[in-house]
Amino acid sequence: MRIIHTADLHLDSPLGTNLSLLKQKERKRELLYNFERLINYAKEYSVNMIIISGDMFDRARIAIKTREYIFNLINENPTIDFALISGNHDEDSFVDEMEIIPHNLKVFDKDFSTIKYNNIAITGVNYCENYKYNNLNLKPDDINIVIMHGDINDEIDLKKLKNKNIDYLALGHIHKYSKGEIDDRGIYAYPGTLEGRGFDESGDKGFILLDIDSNINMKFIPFANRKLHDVNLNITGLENYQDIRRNAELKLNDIPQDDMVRLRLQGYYNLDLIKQNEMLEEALNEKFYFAKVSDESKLKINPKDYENDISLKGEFIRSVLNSDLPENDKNMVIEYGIKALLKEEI
Ligand SMILES: [Mn+2]
Repeated sequence: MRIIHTADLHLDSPLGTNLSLLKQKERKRELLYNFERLINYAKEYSVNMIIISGDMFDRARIAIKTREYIFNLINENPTIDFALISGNHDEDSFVDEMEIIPHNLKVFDKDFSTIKYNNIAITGVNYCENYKYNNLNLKPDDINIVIMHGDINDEIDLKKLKNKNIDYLALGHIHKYSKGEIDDRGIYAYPGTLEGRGFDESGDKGFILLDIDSNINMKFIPFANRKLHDVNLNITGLENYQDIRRNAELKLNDIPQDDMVRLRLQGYYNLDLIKQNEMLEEALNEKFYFAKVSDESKLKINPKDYENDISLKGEFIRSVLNSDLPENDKNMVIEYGIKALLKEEI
């Protein structure tokens, strides 16, 4: 048996204010279309089941066109079974509002229940805050897959799942791929989201492919339509905007143009560096689907440089450095003051 394990698709989620309205809509459609791409992959690789470990939707209220699109995809692919539990975001509303549940959509309840495929037992439970671990009784001779939603450091207690004959615990909730051991027999895994939405979901995103014969082989498959990249650039020692831009382009050289990039400027820069972050952001937006520049760099001030500076700038810097301001605030006050003197926007 071959299974895809996915979770946290968060379909129809708002995509934040970073993107233009047009691109927000486009990304929403891309996120939805991922489910169709996933089914196409399943057909191509003879996958028997797609497990969705909760948070398939972002909220309990699902747009009718989204519901219908997903419902039809499931309904039109009867050779694939879909095992779906609800997560903390989507409650039960997708299934609750269906007049007929397609026979290949396997849904679960508030307590553990099992569906069997020969000696493979798929057990699932909808999200809750207090799982009834005592009601989870799995046969030692079966290959046992258990589907749950939650954080293993919070509502899911891995200790209570030890020695329960679990072979694979298909988890959802954490948006980054990770895996670990439950006991001598079983492992748990989070596939992460299928596609990153914000820069807090950067890096490879995809699903887990399980091949089951006498044992379980698992493999992470990167699948996102676009990848988000969170890249640091140290600007210490750089002298002007062109310098920053060259270094940025060098650093981002290998990133495909359809991807999304956040460039974080870091390090310490000299007072005479004029950064032109908006111009840099514009230039990067021409190269990539979306780019954003976050300036986290700090001004480097050497008080000795201004000991004998008789200009207004020198006078200003000396008076701030000698003031009672907290050390952290001094550089910020100097930076804004200097920018004001240079008639720059603050
Ligand atoms: Mn969740």
